[in-house]
Amino acid sequence: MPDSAKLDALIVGAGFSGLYMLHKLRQEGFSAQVVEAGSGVGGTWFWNRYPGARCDIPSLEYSYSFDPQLEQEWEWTERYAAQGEILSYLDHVADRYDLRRDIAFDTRVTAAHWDEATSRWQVETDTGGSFDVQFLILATGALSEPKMPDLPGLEKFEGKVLHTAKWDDSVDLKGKTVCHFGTGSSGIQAVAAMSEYVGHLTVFQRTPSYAVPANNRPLEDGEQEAAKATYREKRDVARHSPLGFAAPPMPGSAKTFAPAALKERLEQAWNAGTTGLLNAFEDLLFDETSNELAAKFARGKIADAVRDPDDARKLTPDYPLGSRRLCSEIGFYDALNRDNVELVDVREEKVVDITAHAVITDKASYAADAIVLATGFDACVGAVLAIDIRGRGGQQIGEEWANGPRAFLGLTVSGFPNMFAITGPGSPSVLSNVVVSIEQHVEWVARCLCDMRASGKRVIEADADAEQEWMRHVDEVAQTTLFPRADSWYKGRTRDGRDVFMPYVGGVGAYRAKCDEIAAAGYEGFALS
Ligand code: FAD
Ligand code: N01
Repeated sequence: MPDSAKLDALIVGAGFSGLYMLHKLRQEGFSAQVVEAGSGVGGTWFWNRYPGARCDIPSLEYSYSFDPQLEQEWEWTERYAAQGEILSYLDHVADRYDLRRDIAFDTRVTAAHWDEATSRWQVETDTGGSFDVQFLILATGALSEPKMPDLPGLEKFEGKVLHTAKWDDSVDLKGKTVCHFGTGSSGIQAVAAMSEYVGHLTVFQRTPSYAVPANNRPLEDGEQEAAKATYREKRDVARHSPLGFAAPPMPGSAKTFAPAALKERLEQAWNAGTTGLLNAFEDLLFDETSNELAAKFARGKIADAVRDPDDARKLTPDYPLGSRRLCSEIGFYDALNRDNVELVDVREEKVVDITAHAVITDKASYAADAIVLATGFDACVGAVLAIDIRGRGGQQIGEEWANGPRAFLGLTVSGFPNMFAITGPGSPSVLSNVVVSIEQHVEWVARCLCDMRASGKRVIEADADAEQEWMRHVDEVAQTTLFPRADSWYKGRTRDGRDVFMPYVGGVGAYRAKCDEIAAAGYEGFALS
């Protein structure tokens, strides 16, 4: 694959977003290519090979819907597929639509500069390649730039340091003494899996998570066929739903339920996994009292699951349920009951140093052959900011976003013409079944490029006023929910220390309608020339 070319579009990233974007643009007759830093397709599912990694939205829903034949033919083996199976699926997609011939692997986009004279993007890669393209499409992932923790002395450690999002399959942790940091979705999965074969595991937790049992299981005979019989209808419901799930939120508020009925509803939701619990009541993410009833129930489940009362206390969150990403667990609380696992709350026991072979706190020393970091991502913006992107007048995207990321519809940034972000800040993507959002973003961008071609337009750019109004709306909607109540990666921080809530919480369906309305009105809020 050449790493230099003159094209209609360059797509950065070969995950769910980039693969579909390439397929879609090819179908519409545009010349397009993908540049991918990894050596294979899959994005999230290529990089996150840590033990226990799997999705927490049922695979029959967490998958592409754009080709009815693909969704009918692909067979999932489990309710929630493990990383390897999702990667096989994306490998299959790449082969099925012959995508690899237009993907440059092991190549990182380092810079993209808008050329005013030609109205095109000049893109550079770390392999010395360069692309001259009309459109730049960032399919770089909202959760793809790993975040390293600020741990004093980490550079002195002589064992292996593994981040869950850059996992090295060749490292064998069997029987080893491991210190693990982070108890979000990744950490919860990794701790449960590692606890079964490491010698000793010390889990350093900062903020506890609410974790719902995944109740994962093989798909039973006939179950998949039955689900596929109404696939089209279910996909359509998901596209117009609040969170991108086929099942809508259950009606009613927890506040109006009598205790026995409340318990029954919550047990039912709890057993349906994270999507079930988030859907337990229609006001769960909006009403403090309703949320607290569900949160209290979830806290009770933690107390029941964890034998040591002090560990149970440390593991109990105090923020509204769902205001940080709800986690899915398979054996996490069981792991903490094991003799080879101990829990350290770093808010009560501060990490003061890391030496060649140990993590030192202000209370004790914990030996380590390896350190595992499940410390998350520079979410929503990290992968974009890692590229030297310069728009009109040479303005740098990092400077433009220093006061908070801004993107009209989460898709385009004023001052950066002909640039699109898939799952950008201000889109609902990370607060939904992300594949549903990705398909919407990709289809909207493809439609926009087709409409421009049909009307003879060469440049599209978001109006600064429309963008500002969109970000104001994103914030306004977030403030009507309980999301801002927790400290989470949903929030970005401005240079002057202000929080900016990044995802659009107004719902996948409402967002889709807004995007379609704007396109139908001749791209209202954009300048076209
Ligand atoms: P990614 O899959 O992140 O792909 C982006 C690609 O861009 C990467 O391969 C990266 O290498 C490449 N890239 C970035 N910058 C550059 C550059 N400068 N040059 C070249 N290449 C570059 N979502 C759900 O809805 N349900 C789930 O159950 C779920 N589970 C998840 C589990 C894990 C462990 C993680 C981390 C995320 C999960 N997500 C889940 C979110 C998940 O990220 C999305 O669902 C989806 O996979 C994102 O696809 P994407 O193509 O947009 O981005
Ligand atoms: O990252 P996170 P993640 N000492 O940011 C802690 C998706 N996903 O990779 O919050 C101790 O959630 C940090 O603490 P705090 C999903 O969208 C899905 O787990 O900063 N701890 C936090 O607890 C998810 O939300 C699945 O106080 C330290 C943790 O590290 C997103 O990806 C699986 C620390 C990071 O949690 C990100 O999840 C995996 C320190 N010094 C991922 N520094 C599914 O199952 C940080 N932390 C679908």
